[in-house]
Amino acid sequence: MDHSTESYHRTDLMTITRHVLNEQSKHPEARGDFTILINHIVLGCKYVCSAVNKAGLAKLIGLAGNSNVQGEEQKKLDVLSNEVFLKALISSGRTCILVSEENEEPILVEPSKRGRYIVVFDPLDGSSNIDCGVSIGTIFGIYTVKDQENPTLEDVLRPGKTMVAAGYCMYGSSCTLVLSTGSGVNGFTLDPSLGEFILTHPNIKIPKTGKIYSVNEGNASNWDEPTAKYVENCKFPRDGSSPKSLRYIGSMVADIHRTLLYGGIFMYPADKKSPNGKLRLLYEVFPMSYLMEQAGGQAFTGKQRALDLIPKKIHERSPIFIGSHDDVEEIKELYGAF
Ligand code: AHM
Ligand code: MG
Repeated sequence: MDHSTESYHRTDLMTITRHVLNEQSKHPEARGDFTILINHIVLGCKYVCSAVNKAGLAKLIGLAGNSNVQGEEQKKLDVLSNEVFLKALISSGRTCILVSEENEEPILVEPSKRGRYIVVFDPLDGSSNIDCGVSIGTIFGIYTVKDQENPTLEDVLRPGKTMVAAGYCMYGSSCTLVLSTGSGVNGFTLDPSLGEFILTHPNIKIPKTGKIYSVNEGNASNWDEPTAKYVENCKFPRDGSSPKSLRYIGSMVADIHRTLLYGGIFMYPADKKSPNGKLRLLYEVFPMSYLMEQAGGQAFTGKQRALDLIPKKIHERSPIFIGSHDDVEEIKELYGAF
């Protein structure tokens, strides 16, 4: 699609609902439940986008006075976003289990409001960037339950490859929602005047090789040898090629969004202090790995394909190396060699 202003004046706008309905029409058995679910997620994203934009004005910035299950400070926007998504997802009538970064236990939807989908999500990721107005985002992954009448913890402790959809919404200079329902990745930008997400980035494919690496280098003294070797090679390539550029925002959504569009690698490796890395498997690593593979990239934990991991706990963490095919291949070789 041509992103120019001229083409934007077309009248057959591909909204996210229309896109999901088109996808649905490929499955004659579909009853529209997924479209309804996505519409409720979209509502949550629009609400959070509006709250983020007004945060300074509304005096939402600041501590809410609570800690979340990881013992980290919760900010008001985190609390608000979590409430908004929980309410939207429950009222969709299409969910049965919800796992949020902000809730210690999985939430079992009451029987009268149950549907067949499980949603795992981080309502507002990148909270250290809230107060300075840097991009933050929402991350979500969707599974189907085995038995809608009897949802169990086993239904959420499943490998990421069994997700049926995943996405994120980035609250940045524009509000961008990136979604995969298992047949490629599409990006939608919120048109504030219409209140609709419009397809602006159809069929996103990550470049096979990238020129950017993205990591918190402050942790370098605690890295293992393969990670340290890889980053050394980004800066001082042994084959005489140009060094890679370093970009690190500290919001996974924004770092992954750039990686998807420009190529390169994003990593949050294991280190001596955090042997499992920092990022959470269910609602950070899995959805992003799903999107990355759908866009032609790879996601690796240092030991295996990220999407093959079977979680033991809902808030489990995992190291992650994710991005362009060739860049991840290089780090896989380094891990294989040690
Ligand atoms: P959060 O869920 O508390 O916001 O933490 C997750 C964020 C990611 O968005 C980001 O990739 C990472 O933490 C940055 O961590 P660090 O500050 O250690 O570099
Ligand atoms: Mg997070």
